[in-house]
Amino acid sequence: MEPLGRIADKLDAGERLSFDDGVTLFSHPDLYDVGRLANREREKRHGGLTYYNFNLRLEATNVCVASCLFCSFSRLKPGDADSYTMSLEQVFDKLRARAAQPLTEVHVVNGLHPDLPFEYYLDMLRGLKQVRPGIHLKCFTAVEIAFFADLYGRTDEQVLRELKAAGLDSLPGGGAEIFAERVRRKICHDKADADRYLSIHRLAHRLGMRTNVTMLYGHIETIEERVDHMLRTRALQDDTGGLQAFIPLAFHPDNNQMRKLPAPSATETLRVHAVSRLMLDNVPHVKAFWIATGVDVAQISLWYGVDDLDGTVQEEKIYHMAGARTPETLTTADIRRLIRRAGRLPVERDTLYNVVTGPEADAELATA
Ligand code: V47
Repeated sequence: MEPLGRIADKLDAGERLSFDDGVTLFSHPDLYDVGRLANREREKRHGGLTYYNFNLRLEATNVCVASCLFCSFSRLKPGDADSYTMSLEQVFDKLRARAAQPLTEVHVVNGLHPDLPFEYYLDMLRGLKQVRPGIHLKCFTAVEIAFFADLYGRTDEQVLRELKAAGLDSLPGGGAEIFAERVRRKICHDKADADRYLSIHRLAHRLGMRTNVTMLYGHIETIEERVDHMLRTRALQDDTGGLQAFIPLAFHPDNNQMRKLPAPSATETLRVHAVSRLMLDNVPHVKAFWIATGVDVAQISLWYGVDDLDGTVQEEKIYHMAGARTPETLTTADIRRLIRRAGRLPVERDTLYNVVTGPEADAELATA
């Protein structure tokens, strides 16, 4: 039987896909067939529903001691040209300035700053909650958590507990890159390794927090390393059930040390999202981060396994410094329109996927 037919039969029988199936899906010449299978799995879980949220991205400092070759955002030392570190008041002002917006989430990602005290981060969480008491704080990647533990002489668990007590609600998925040791040694050798990243997510789940996992693709990784990354994520989810979304992130080559590499193509992006949906049978959502994929490809991806588009974002720097030509924000009306025009049903969610505004709202708006 044709290999994709065998995979379709397995999916129909509710059987798990194997490592070899993952490689087959990446190698199969017909992208459309792979997409159709992924779409079936997407529709089994979510029908046409497509999620997004009303969020704000904050990057409080770009000072970073790590030397990830793909990064265009970090600056090594305080005082380097273009380096910045916001005061806490500046961080709070970013949120205060959005007082009129019905935001539900603030997503904070920072460089690994060698000189700030731990109180900076604790006070940041407390202060953000004071400015907006109901807001969900999705802050600090597992790589930042590991860095805090090493810098401030605490265990990973102590760091998570203290941050949680100060207001941390969940962890974003950044810092995962590609789990394979061969790749990490080359592109991000001096930050938390895959085992530590996964163990911090495991700990966060045990403490009652939800997290996401990302995968940076389109640089030096092999197909096998992508599948391995997905299977390690799936194994974590089998153990804890604490993951909400898997987010493939398209490599952007401008202004970093891997700038000679081409950016991944639209077809590669569609395939990676589709294979993610098929392999990660236990992760509820596959997210296309529209800032990274581009708005048009994000729209098409809604037929290739994707059911989530992140959100309004606003103030994104990491991708824009690496050459992204997407807008820095989309309004919720923009996002709903682009989902509708793709033939899908928009749902504004909060970070934990509770419905804020369902698909019926558009009809109400239209007749209001
Ligand atoms: O870990 C950095 C990536 C990540 C580049 O959890 C790059 O909801 C491409 O993790 N080209 C941070 N990627 C962003 C992130 C994220 C995004 C959206 C949603 C969520 C979530 C998390 O950005 C880093 C790294 O993998 N990155 N530089 C670059 N040049």
